[in-house]
Amino acid sequence: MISLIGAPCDAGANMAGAALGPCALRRAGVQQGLQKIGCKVIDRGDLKIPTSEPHVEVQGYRNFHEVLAWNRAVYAAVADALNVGDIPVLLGGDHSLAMGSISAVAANCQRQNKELRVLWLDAHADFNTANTSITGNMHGMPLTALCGQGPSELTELAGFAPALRASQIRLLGVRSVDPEERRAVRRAALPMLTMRHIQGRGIIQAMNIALSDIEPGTHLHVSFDVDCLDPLVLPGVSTPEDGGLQLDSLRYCMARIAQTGCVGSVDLVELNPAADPTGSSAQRAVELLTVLLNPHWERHVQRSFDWAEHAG
Ligand code: HAR
Ligand code: MN
Ligand code: MN
Ligand code: MN
Repeated sequence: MISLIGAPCDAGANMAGAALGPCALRRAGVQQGLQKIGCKVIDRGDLKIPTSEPHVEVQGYRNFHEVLAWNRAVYAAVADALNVGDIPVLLGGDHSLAMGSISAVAANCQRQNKELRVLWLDAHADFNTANTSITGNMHGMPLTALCGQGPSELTELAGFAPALRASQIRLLGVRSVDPEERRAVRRAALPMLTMRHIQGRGIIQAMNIALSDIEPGTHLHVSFDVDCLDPLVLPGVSTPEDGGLQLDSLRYCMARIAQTGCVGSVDLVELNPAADPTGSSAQRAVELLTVLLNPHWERHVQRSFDWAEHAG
């Protein structure tokens, strides 16, 4: 069973709008789209947080209290879904929410003695701390917190820290990294397939590398930041970066990931419906999610292979 969990939060973002994501994804038919391909889906509605002191910056972390409150709520909801054996699909909301979702996944994997891998599809590396960030926006910081850097309220959501080692992460589609963030990425040896890598090797090779050493039985968490797509394909984001993935390439990635049979949890984040009044961004995001979660993936992979081979 797939559990849809809405988290209308944009406290971690550079502008308002991502909080409209869950509503726009439902309007684009996320539940029906997944049901149409044969998934059982329960929509658990939107999370709420207790009203906290808004807009306070704590040691360089903007809106710290709201972001923390959202992540605690996300942690609890994702943990509940995993406990009953569901595949949680977090409908964001900005990408700071991945601290809560992946912390819950990490705690669950630890209890069940399962390997955990995180595929992070993103234009950005999201590997800032308050010290390296230019903006203080926490959607640029979730991976550092998950790797144990930052305030203990964030790093210890799982009950232990770090929730993740850098070697468990595969970033894909990156093309915007801040100068100090780049140093941190290198120091941590964070595995990253940038757009430059993908353009150089081709998408097939890039996915071979990204998925090369996944053992059967691994829990694969897919953190899908929709700004990994080119803004011409998906304009509805808060931080668009040129030179992103084309629709066919990402469809192929999603199908290859689905083919592992290991997808155990998903974040769909950073959709900003206010930046795309046509609604097509939400529809594209939903369509890609249905490729990722398609239980009949063989057909899709074959079709995508045909495409990739023709594209050379
Ligand atoms: N690196 C920039 C910053 O820290 C932009 C981060 C943007 N992050 C997201 N999620 N939109 O990937 O502000
Ligand atoms: Mn991101
Ligand atoms: Mn991003
Ligand atoms: Mn972004």
